[in-house]
Amino acid sequence: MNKAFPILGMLVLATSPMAVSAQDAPPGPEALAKIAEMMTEADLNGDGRTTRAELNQHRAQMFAKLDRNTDGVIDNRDSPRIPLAKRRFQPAFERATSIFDHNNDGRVTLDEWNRSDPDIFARLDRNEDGAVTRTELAALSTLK
Ligand SMILES: [Ca+2]
Ligand SMILES: [Ca+2]
Ligand SMILES: [Ca+2]
Repeated sequence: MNKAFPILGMLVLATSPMAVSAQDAPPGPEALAKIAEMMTEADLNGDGRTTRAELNQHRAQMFAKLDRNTDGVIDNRDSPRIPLAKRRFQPAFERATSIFDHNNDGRVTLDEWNRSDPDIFARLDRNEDGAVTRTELAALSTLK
């Protein structure tokens, strides 16, 4: 029915440096950039610090927004049919899969979604004060 799915899946694989690695490998540079984007968005009160609570809240909102058919999985079936809505949906969808789709199957399950974040947060919060600052995000490209 929807022919975009295999194409998108290939695209995600082709652009993901981790495509050939084992499950749960550390994110590549592209995914890291998207993580930084997400962390900045998650700073809900705009004070330049993203707390775990803010990230959790933002993450729950994002999943709810992307899982449009509410089946607990973000995948191509959630893509809107209206072109304008689809254009808005697609970047967020691609970002979600590049960060959270650990097994590179083009779908993000709630399990995948919830699994990765504590690790991401802990790695970003370098001084372990419970918040990720812009300075800490700027150091992201050197994350190992
Ligand atoms: Ca869904
Ligand atoms: Ca997946
Ligand atoms: Ca910190």
